[in-house]
Amino acid sequence: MKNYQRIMDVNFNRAREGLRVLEEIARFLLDNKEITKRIKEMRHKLYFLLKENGYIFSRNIKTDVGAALTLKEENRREDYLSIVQANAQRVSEALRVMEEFGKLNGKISPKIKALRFQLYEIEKELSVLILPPLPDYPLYVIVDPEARKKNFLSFVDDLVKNGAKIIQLRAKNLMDKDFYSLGKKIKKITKGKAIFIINDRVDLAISLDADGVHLGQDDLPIGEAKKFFPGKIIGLSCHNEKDIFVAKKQNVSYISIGPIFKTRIKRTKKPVGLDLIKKAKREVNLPIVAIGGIDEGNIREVFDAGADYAAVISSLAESKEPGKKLKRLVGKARK
Ligand code: TZP
Ligand code: MG
Repeated sequence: MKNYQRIMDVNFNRAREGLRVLEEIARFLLDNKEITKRIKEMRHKLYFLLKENGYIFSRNIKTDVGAALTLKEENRREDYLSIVQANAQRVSEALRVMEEFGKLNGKISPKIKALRFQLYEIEKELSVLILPPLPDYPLYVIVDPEARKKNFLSFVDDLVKNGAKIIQLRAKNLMDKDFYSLGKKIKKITKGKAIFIINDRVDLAISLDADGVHLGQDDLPIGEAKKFFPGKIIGLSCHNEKDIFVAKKQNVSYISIGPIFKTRIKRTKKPVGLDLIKKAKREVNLPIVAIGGIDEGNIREVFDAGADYAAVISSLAESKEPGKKLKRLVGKARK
């Protein structure tokens, strides 16, 4: 086998493996038939292209000096998005190499180039669709400076020190610059310990480089938010069956349902009750965050109805010992 033919062969394998990873993501994580089909077709096209041009050989691992070289960062991926990016890069590099060396034979190169451009499209689409999951921890803590006026930052710090893994910042009436500077402080507190979600505002979530954004029915549409904030957690508030039905088609990380019980924070909203959690559980295959009037006395009920997370504002904000209260709530949630 000529040396450049070995290069073609090795890079074909590289591209094929990377495409397979992307295909599994489209198929199993996104349930996206259309993208799955396109990736599969790319794999097949590439195979036949190389075969027709006499490039499919078996790789000789024993004489390949690069076989044992693995870079440190190849052993660790932060999230699904970085898996998409790393594998798309691998495929595009492999295609690029085949494109260059394929020029020695004339015919194959433009066809490989076309595949490389198809891959860029697929990477873009997957990056927008792929969403990281919420941590496996039952309490979704919402911190709101209006609900906790005293020592707000040490309140947040106490919660994180006591194990909170999800912190959402909700501040309906702060000016942008104040929201931003408060967000920066909370980001520091949560760094490496809890994920940090911004309520309502995609622009602030982007500038704070938060882990996610939580949107309501009247906020920026989910599709738009995903375009600007790819690879991040996106949650959507649902208040009725129709909202849930629509959310199902939007590929969000989770939906919140509420207010489940009566709450002072959303006085005007009529409680939707536990039944809506049960209905959502039957209807969608998305994590469900129950919200509204949840405290130690009723937290068990929302989990029994099928919720995966319970979101709380007042029950922690009004507590004298929020960290301890958090632990009690978690204990009840896990029973
Ligand atoms: N959305 C539905 S109910 C609610 C929001 C933001 C308020 C939840 O606050 P609390 O104090 O936990 O009832
Ligand atoms: Mg909102």
